[in-house]
Amino acid sequence: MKIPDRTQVAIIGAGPSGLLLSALLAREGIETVILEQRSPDYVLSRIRAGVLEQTTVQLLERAGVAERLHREGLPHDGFDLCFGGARHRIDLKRLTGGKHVVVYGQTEVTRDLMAHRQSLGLPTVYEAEEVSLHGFDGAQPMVRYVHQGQAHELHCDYIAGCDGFHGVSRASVPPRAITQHERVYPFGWLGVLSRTPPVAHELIYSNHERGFALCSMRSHTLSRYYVQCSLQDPLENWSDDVFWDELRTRLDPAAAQALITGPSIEKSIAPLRSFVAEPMRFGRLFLAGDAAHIVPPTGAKGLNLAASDVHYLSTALIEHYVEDRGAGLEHYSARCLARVWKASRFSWWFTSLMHRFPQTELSGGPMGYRMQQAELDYLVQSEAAQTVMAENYVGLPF
Ligand code: RFL
Ligand code: PHB
Repeated sequence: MKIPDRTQVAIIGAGPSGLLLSALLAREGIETVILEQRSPDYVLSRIRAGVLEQTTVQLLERAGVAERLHREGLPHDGFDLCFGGARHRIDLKRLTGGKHVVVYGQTEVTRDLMAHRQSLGLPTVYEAEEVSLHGFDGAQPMVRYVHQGQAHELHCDYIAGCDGFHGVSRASVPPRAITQHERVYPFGWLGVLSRTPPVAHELIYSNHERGFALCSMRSHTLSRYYVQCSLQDPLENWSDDVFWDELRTRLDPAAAQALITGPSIEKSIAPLRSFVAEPMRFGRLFLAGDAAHIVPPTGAKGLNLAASDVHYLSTALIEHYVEDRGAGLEHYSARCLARVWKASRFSWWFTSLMHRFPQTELSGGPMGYRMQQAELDYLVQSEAAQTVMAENYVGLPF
């Protein structure tokens, strides 16, 4: 396909943010070109999020890519909190007046969006190298990149920086124009994907003396499990057997007994971080998704926050191009950040409640652990506390 040298919106990154933005803009006839540094196979090989809020599902519907999601996604009306050797259900549906979440992997969302873009014949440059952003503080931004050894220039009206935490977009902003808030947690998550039936119908979040554990899934035959781990511990130390034993130990007796184990298909360690960059707009450059913020995965908010940014950005660009109104672009950063900070707070709170922290931290050591048990005990007895949790878990409104 011939790649144009001019477009309306140049999108950096073909993760869920970039692909969803392009799909929503395409419906209104707004032109985009996506530049992605990796290959399609590499993008699809990353195992990440698994829980979609209802508003994210609605956005995928609006983009015209929710058919398989409705067929294969698993609606979940609740999840279990496990502590002190017992499980307690948080009834999301009852507590939120009928809302639920849908378990459907980020990989599948990305696959659907990629297929959709391909079916529309829209231009995506995979394996774009040396991507650099120019002139976004003026009226004529431009993106340079190298593809198959050849240098290219892409002229555009706007640049959408959807290139994740390590991308080039945020890094292109002069340091004096941006404020970055960061908290790095003193542990990671070891994740395992296995072709085994999930241990339960719903997710189990477990607080255990030895650390956090999470039982999740991708389908009735594919399980996704995590245990809190040390970042100093190399992946080689985690044989499948060691992982399964550790997970079993951190569950209640019934779940431990029901757990079906098998060979891991994927195994990786992810660090946990809270990060917010402010503002999210710099002239004609707009940051969206992980390019602007990272949350620890405990609340399953990362992908959903990326979707809400894309909602605000697509709405603002459509207003600008189709209705000739610019207010949405002016308010983009403030609207996103109001929601981002609330989701960051929830993810930080849920992470603090469920993980074992070292003695040196305020929430660490034996006293921190006892405080967590007291809060969990309160939570499962208080309808009000559960409602707060459920409201945040299913996702705050846009
Ligand atoms: P992505 O998915 O990182 O996509 C960014 C894309 O930009 C490309 N890119 C570049 N392209 C061109 N030029 C450059 N210089 C570029 N630099 C990077 C990258 O190759 C990539 O394709 O960001 P996006 O689209 O904003 O989507 C955000 C979500 O991916 C993210 O929030 C979640 O996956 C976060 N997250 C999780 N969220 C959850 O809700 N639940 C989870 O269980 C969960 N697990 C995770 C996660 C994130 C992880 N990362 C980032 C380490 C597990 C991991 C390991
Ligand atoms: C996942 O299935 O990968 C998953 C689910 C819920 C979370 C985090 C990750 O909170």
